[in-house]
Amino acid sequence: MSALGTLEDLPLDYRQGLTARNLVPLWPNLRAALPYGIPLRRTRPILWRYADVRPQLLEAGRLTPIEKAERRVLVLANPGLGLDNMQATPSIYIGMQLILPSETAPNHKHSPSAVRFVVEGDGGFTIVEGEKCPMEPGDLILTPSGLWHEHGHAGTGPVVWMDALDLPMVYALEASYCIEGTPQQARNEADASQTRYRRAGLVPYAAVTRPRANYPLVRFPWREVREALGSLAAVTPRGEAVRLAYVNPETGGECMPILGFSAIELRPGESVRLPRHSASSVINVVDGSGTVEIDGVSLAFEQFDTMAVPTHAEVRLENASATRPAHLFVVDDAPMQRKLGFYELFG
Ligand code: 1HN
Repeated sequence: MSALGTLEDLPLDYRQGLTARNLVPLWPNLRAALPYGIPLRRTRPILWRYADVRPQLLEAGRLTPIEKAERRVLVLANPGLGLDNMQATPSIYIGMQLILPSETAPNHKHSPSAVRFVVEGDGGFTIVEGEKCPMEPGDLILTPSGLWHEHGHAGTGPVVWMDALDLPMVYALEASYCIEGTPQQARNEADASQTRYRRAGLVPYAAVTRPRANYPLVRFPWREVREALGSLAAVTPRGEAVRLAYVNPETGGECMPILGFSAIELRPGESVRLPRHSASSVINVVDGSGTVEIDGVSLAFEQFDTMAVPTHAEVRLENASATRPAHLFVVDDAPMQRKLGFYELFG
């Protein structure tokens, strides 16, 4: 492996001739584009403390009426990727959204896919294609590409949720755009997690013979995720991660095309290593506290904190409590990487 030639190796008039013709030599840039062994990662392993985010978000609530914001959001921007680029990781957009009592965030649909993961507050709701989804802390609500969605708040006190979008991908493809809508008429019916897709392993009979629905379930209530994690914890050897994936109940596959979602229970005193893989991820702390070590960087986490994990990273999670479990919600871009054929699980 000899060192590759640099730009400076080339005569100035040749370089100027290339530039004038919109041509660029590959070899001075080849190793940066294609490093040996492990990708170049500008994404920094960092943590946003909710104790820092919350006051800023409430201040935004005082400073900016919802009509002036459409969506009142503070974006969790990874400094390694440039604060202007709205990337928590190269593929994942993360924002913290605040809605105050009686406010509405108007109906729209767009090409990026979004999910909401509720942090705090009661009385918030999202209407997705006429399906009214209550937003209770820990609930996951999907608003996939092209589906109408609007938010409202019928309770008291602030409601905050984490938005996760595949926006950086869709934007990079110059395919990101939005269409405004008029307010939806919500159906007078509970969301599908309470009716048609009430239990894992059971789907409406007709679903077996017709083509699979893309988004049959758009709300995953935390109450049920938490209970399922507890049951899984009871049969999982210690040191092995207690982890559930959010899936499409009709296909058993990932519930969104680009981003994937999972929930982890760290048992009291438990420390687990996550399998190293080629996906980047974001972790939100549902409850509990502990330490995360990302590629040797140690970060202490508390409830509602959010962390960015670069691609190919070594991750170890430790529950600080010897008596209570801790719960984490994970977003990653593994579904997209799998579809594109370069996902790797190193174990
Ligand atoms: C969006 O549609 C929402 O619907 C929130 O709540 C954040 C960030 C970028 C693009 C679209 C929402 C968003 C967004």
